[in-house]
Amino acid sequence: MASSMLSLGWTSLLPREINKDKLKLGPSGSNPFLRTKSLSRVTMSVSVKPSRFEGITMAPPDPILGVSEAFKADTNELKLNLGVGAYRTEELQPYVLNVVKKAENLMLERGDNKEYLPIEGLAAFNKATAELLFGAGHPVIKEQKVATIQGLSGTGSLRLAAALIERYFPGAKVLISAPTWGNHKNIFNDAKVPWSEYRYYDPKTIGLDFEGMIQDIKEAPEGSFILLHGCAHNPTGIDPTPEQWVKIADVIQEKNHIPFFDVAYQGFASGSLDEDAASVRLFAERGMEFFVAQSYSKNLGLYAERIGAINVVCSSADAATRVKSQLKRIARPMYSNPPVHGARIVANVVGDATMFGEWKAEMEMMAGRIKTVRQRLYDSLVSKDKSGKDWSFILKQIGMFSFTGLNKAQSDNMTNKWHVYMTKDGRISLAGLSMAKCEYLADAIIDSYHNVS
Ligand code: PLA
Repeated sequence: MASSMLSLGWTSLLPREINKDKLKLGPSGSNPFLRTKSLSRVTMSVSVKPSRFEGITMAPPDPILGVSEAFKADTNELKLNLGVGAYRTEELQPYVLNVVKKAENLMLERGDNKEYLPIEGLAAFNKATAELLFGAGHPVIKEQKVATIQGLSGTGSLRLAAALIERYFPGAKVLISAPTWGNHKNIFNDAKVPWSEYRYYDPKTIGLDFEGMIQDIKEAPEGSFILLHGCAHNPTGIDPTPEQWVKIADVIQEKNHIPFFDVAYQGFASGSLDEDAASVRLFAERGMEFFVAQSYSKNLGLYAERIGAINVVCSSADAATRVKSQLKRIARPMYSNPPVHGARIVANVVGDATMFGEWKAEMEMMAGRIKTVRQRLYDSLVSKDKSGKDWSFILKQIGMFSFTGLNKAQSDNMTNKWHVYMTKDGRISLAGLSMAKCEYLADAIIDSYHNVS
């Protein structure tokens, strides 16, 4: 086999036909970008002109997903990936929920087809996702006031809403928390929607700057969009209290702003779908109009299926119908229609009482494991660090992340010296941590905190 390929020589790799085709590219039958050299057996083409992509510079690695690439390249066996928020088992392996496997088996048995979905996505999914968010039987659903369309997970759903804002609220600003999930800024930049920040995190207390937040929302131009994390704020892990949510709703209502919830962690923060939707439901009860982007990446572990939704709560069914028609119009030239697999999984799991129960149990298990490693990390820090530093902020944070307060140089030390991969804002994903690695991580944090400034 090898010798017969060799005997063909270069001609098998660079057949004359290809060269002829290339030469035909030029206006007079010869390609100005190619110079031909005649060798004894074959004609070779040599590219001499610089690329037309010369003006395209190298993009920086993504601050979150780029961390996973760097992690893969590290050969040290102690390495730990706490960058991206992706759930791992105690053995630090990715986890496919049993209920997801069950739903997929059912789908296979039924022989579901691969036809295009409608632009708005799978009807059973859209119904299920709105009901999970607001609660089945909620007046906004019964009165058909919610425009829901399936999106490409949380990110794609946020992007659709951003496009709607750009088209129908020209000049309106979106206020985002400082800090926020890094991709929010990219999404609004690419959609050409202006944004500014409201105060959120107070480094002095490693808690919420509630006064600052309220003041900035108050001072924003009337009718601004206020981006809120429904639960488990990313990256800080600091959520407003129920009383604070009421005040936030008050000031948003007073100023005629439009709330825009990003719900990427429903059920994954507290372990309860209802508890994690309390902030959204508070706004729905007040009869406000608002946006909610949803994601099933974390709570159902469907990261790669790209399944989520954008919901626009309107004050009438008629407005919801019109909004939905425009969301579809935005989606059609972007990606035409969404993928079916993840939508079917969600619809099947939610639509079957047994599977729904199994999902809730697995979600509780995942949220529980994160809480347990959070506690273990805190215990390790307290027992190892003799400086008297108060680490209790770690226990006050919620969700899959801990915002450690480490600065960029300290975070670099975590990676370069300790092989702990994390984002440069000091965020670590506790979902990627095992009980067995807590002590090692505590050593790394203590060294970086005390020995690097
Ligand atoms: N919104 C927030 C607040 C998020 O944290 C994330 C994911 C998304 C939306 C989008 O997720 P999706 O498109 O997969 O539904 N944030 C991750 C991953 C978990 C990422 O950056 O893409 C993170 O590590 O921050």
